[in-house]
Amino acid sequence: MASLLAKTLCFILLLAVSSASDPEFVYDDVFNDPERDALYYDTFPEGFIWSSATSAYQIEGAWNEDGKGPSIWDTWTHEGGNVHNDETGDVACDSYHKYKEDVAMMKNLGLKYYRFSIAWSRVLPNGTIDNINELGIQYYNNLIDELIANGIQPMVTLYHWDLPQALHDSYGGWMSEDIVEDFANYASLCFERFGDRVKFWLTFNEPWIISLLGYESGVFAPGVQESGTTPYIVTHNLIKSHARAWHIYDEEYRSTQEGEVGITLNSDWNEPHNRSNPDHVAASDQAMQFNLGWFAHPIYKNGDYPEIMKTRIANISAQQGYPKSRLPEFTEEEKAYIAKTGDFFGLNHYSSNYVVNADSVDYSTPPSWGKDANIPTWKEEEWPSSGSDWLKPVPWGIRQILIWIDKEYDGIESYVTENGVSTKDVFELNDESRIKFYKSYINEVLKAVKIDGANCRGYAAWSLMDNFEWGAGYSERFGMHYVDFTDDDRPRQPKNSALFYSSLVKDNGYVVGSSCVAVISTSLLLLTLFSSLFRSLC
Ligand code: GBE
Repeated sequence: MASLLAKTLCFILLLAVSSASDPEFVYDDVFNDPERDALYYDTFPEGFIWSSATSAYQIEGAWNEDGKGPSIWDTWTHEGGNVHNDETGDVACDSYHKYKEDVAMMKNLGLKYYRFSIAWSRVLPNGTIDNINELGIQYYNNLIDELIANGIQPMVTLYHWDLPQALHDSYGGWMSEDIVEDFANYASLCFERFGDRVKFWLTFNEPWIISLLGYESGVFAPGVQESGTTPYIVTHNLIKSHARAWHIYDEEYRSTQEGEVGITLNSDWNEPHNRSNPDHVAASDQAMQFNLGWFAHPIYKNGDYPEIMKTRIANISAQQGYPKSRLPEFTEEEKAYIAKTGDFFGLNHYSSNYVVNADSVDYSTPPSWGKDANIPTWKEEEWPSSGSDWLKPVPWGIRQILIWIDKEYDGIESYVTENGVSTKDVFELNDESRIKFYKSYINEVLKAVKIDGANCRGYAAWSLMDNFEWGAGYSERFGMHYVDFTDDDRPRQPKNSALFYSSLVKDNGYVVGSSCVAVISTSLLLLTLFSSLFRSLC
C-alpha cells in the first residue's frame, strides 16, 4: 500500500515538473528553438507604457472640412492610379467626427496612452504660420481633452507623411532646405498650443519611408523618382528639421512643459545568416547602419552620418563619375547642433531578414540607396505569412533589434512606437494570427527588457483599428478593431486580438497560464491528500 502511494506521488510530481518545464511555443511549427523561442513568463517593469497607434491621414477623413488644406496624400490618392482600387483617405475611419468613440475603445482596452499624429495642413492649411486654422486646432484640443478626461496620455507625432501640398508646390517640400523654417514654426505652434497636455512628442514617423518611398521609388506621395540623390537631400532636410524642433522645445518649452521629444525610425532586423561568420556579422551591422544609422547616428550620436555610409557613398559616387559624394555633408556647426537631439528612441518594427555579405559592389548608374547599401537580404519561405507581402512575422527579431539599439546608442530610453500585423480584407473578428503575432512579439520585447536589460520603456500596437493602409488602401487590415468601410457610419467592432491585448496589458506581461498553474496546484493538492491518507493509514 505504502509503496503504491509513494509511486503515485512520484508520478504526479514528475508530471508536474515536466509539464512546468515543457517549452511552450507560439509558432510551434516554425519557431520552436527552446533556447530562443520558448514563451517566457514574467511581467514588465512597473510603469511600462502600453499604447496603441494610428496616424492622421489613415483614420481622420474630413480631408477638406473646416478649413483643412490639402496634403500630398490628398493629391496622390485623388490623382488615381497610385493606390489599390484608387481608394482614398477622404473619409477613412471618420475619426474627425468619431474621436470620442475611438477614445472609448482605448478605454475599454485599458490603455493609458494613445499615439496619434497631427495633420499639418489641418492646423496650417498652406503649411505656413501666417494662416492658422483655429478649427483644426480645436479638433486636436478636443481629442486631447477627451483622452485626458479618460485617463489616457497623448503621444503625438508631428509628421506622419502628410505634407501640406502648398509646401511641395512652392519649393519642393522636403527637397528644399526652406522646409526647415516652416517645420520649425509648425512644431513650435504645436508645442505652444498642445504642450500643456502633451508630454511625449515624435517629430517624424519613419523618415526612411519618407525619403525612399517618396523620392527614390516614388511609390508613395509625392511620387518623385530621383534615386540615389534626392533621398539623401530629403533626409538631410528631415534631420535638420528634427534638430530645430528639438532645440525649440529644449529652449522654449521644456522647463515649463517637462515633456520629451524624440523621433520614430523603422527597420527590419537583419540577422547574420551565420553568426560565426564575421562577414555576415559585418553585413548585418552595415544593413542596420544604412537603415537606422542614417538617421540615428546624427541624432543620437555625433551629428554626422555613420562612417560606413560616408565612405561607401563617396567611393561609389566617384566610380559613377560624380564630382562629389551624393551624400551631403553637415558643417561642423550643424553637427554640433544636431548631435544628441533625441530624448528617446522610437522604433517601428514589423519583420526581419537574413543577411550575408555581398560578393561585389554594383557601380552602375543610375545610383540608388540599394546599390549604396549593397546588402543581400531575404526572408525564409517557411516563415509565417500575413496580409502584406513585405511582412513575415519573425518574433525573435524584435528582441535582437532592441538589443542592437540599446548597445549602439548607449542604453538610450526606447519605445516600440509601432508593431503589428495585417490580415487580408475579410470580415474576421476571430483574428488568431494577430493574437499569435502579439503574443510572440511582445514576449520577445519582454525578454529584451528582462533578460538582456534593454532600456525599452513602452509598446504601442499598430493599430487601434483597421485604417487606410497607404498604397494598399483598405485591402490590408492591421486593426484590433474591425471597421466596416462600406457603411457610412464606419462602425467599429473589437476583434479577439483586442481582448487578448487588453488582458496582456492588464497583467502587465505574462503570468503563468492557467494550464501550468492548474497542473502544479492540482498536484500539490493531491500530494497533501495522499500524505494525510498515508499518515492515517500508518
Ligand atoms: C508603418 O510603416 C507606418 O508607420 C504605418 O503608417 C503603416 O500603416 C504601418 O507601418 C503598416 O504598414 O511597393 O513594396 O515598396 C511598401 C511600416 C509598403 C513600413 C511596407 C510601407 C512597410 C511602409 C510598398 N511599406 N511600411 S512597396
